[in-house]
Amino acid sequence: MPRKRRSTLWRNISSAPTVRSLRQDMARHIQSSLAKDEYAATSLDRFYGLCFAVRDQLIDRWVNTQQTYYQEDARRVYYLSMEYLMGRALHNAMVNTGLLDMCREALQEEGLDLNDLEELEHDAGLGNGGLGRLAACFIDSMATMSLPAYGYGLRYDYGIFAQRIVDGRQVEEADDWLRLPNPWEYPRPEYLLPVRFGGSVERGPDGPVWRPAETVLAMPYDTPVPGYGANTVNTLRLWKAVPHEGFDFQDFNEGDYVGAVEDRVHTENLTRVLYPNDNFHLGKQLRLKQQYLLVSATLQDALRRHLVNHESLDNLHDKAVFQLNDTHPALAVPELMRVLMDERGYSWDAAWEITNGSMAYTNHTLLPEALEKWRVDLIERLLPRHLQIIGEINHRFLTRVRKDFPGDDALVRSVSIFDEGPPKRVRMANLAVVGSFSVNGVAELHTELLRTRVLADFHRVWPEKLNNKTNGVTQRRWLLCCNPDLAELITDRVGPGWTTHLEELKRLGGMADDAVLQEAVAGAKRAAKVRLADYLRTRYAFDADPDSVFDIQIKRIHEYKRQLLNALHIVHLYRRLRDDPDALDNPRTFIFGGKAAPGYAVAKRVIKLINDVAAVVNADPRVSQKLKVFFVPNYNVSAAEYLFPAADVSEQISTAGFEASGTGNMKFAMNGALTLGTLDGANVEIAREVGDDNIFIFGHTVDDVAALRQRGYVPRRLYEEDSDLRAALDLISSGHFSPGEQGRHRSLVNGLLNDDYYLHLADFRPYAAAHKEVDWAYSDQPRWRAMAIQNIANMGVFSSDRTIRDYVRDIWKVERFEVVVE
Ligand code: D6G
Repeated sequence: MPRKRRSTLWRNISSAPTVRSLRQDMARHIQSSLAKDEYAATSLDRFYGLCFAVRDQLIDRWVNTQQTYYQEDARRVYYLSMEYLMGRALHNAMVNTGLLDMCREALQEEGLDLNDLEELEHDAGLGNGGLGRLAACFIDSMATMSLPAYGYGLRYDYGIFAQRIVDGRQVEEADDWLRLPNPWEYPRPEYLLPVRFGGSVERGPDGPVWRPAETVLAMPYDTPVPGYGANTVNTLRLWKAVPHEGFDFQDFNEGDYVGAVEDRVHTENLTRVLYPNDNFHLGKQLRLKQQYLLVSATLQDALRRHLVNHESLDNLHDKAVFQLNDTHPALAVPELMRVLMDERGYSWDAAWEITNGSMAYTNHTLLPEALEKWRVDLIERLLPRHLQIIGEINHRFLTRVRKDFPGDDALVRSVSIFDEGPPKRVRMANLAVVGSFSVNGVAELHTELLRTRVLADFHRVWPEKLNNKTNGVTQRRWLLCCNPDLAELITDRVGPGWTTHLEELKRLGGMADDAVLQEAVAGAKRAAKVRLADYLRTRYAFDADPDSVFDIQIKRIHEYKRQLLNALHIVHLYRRLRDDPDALDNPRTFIFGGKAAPGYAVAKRVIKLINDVAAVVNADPRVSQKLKVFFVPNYNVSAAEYLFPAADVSEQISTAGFEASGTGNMKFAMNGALTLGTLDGANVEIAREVGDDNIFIFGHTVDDVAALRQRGYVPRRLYEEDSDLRAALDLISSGHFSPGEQGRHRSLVNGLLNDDYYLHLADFRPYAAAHKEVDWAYSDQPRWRAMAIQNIANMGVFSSDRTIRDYVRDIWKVERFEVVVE
């Protein structure tokens, strides 16, 4: 039954803010929440005071939003993701609530600088890369579009590790982001939910009964997600594992005090740390437990909410849709089946209709090593009932396939949820595809490759299921907040509508040749470059010249992303510049940033190589006027907010057919950088939107890659035939960049010569040629600026608002709810 209107006693916690009221709110919080006075308050206290004052402005809207969803009995979207790469929240909250200017003024009156306080906030880094940042962009868009949506995830004590560069090498440090209290989260200990593991399945009178051996509690922490310029404030609910009881009294009575405490520690470890692998499946037991914790607690919560307004779960699939961010939460399929059948008495068919009707799966990768396959013995030990259900799902599915495709055993083997091994394993992608009513890829090319390669056999079985939803990014964080000069001048030209309707930037395209606009865009770019240069100087004592071309590659370090190709080309340029300072017309600063998974040895060697090359190049007076190289330590969302606005050139150089979409490519172009990229992922769509004249595309296409492999790719032949390539590789192997340890980089070079699975050498020549084009184009500044403007102007479709609109139209079918603040 719908809840009632709130009585007057409970309305209007906050009134319309003014500069004065914000100052008062800050002072009040410093006194009553932090027990400090104006003399004792430190910068950190003032930071918290500001956060709490801003937070106050969200509360009415948050409460009203949640109340509206109940009152209107909204169909809700549940976004299930193991990762949320949120970054900082304060600036975003001030911008989305329209309080930024007032807050800045309020602080000024106190003699404080807003930027200084903002720097005190720790990044919420609960994600590895694109997948986690996409989830963060999506929840921003969903709130801005007033959609009844929830982000569900895990509250890791330690997010993605902090990266230090010591002697050119990556050193990982624990990301202790909760060491100081997180002002944005609300613990909800009153909503603890049990999550069970292990034990056995017994045959009861009414069917199978799971007798779990272990119970863990999931405790929700809620973070408000404010929509931009909207009254909607949605919830990001993250689960933390807490022990069931203080002690296992059984053990305690038998004197095993230490054993009991150990169990407790074991449970608390469940959400201790985010696994730091991007696009790689490790298969660790603890990770599987994390996945199940997310799924089990989230489904319990969603069912509880459904039952507030409904007497049964019969219509759950009318009122809820669960979007699975990759296969990580795919256990939601057998878990919902289990709850419906074993706990609520539904028949298989009725449970299947509800489950299949409410699950939708997003595939994020084409890399085989990223596709999750869990060992059957592990699942059996932790989730024995789920394994039975997965077996039954598979049995029924394959019966249908055998009937529809008689005699096609190869098809049956390929779509089966089980990989027969040894060891026998559950293919989570197959489980997710079978269990969901919708499966989507994240860029047109990616979806096409799913249709024709990775999921080709499923595509035969269900030609309708597979659809595309090209990724997007929120222009609020990635343009409005992080690039204030460019944002202001865009608003001057086309009005403020672009902040929620990015396609309105299109009008800039018609002004691309306007000299005044070009001058202004160049001025904004320069301001952003100066900001980045200051950041690099103060933090890392690196001097970047804002008058050089900033050429940036920031993303996880991965062989398929080919940072090594970029490094190889830098070595080539360095060689040429030593002989001929005119080999490059415009001075270039190459900037890298990104983390390597701690266990990924090759990626770590690439970081060391980049730093070794940087050390030699930057110290060589013959080239340092023209060429500089820097690896930014600890690339994260906050660093990204300096880097994207400052780029002239965006490096998107993955081997064609490997990057599902990319979203950094969109953030760069939106900020007026020109893309130097392969026809991979969303680069294809960026090229189509901005036009071939406004992008630098090079290298083997997906079809070229296939043809080359077909012919037999022999990288060593390229080494022998191309003297520039040979000279660059030889210079690296000679120990030129590793004085005192000649062989340090030889294994990287040998890897390229003997295998080069990602075709660095095959793309070297076209890449170098494209770099020349970039250099020439930059010399013609009016042309370059017009190109930059065309990039900005044509980014409309890469707003995550557009992506969410597509999800709503084709998959979610949810409605907007305007929230009225009483
Ligand atoms: C958020 C906001 C708060 C609300 C709570 C529970 O923390 O006002 O009461 O969510 O909402 P449901 O979980 O019942 O939707």
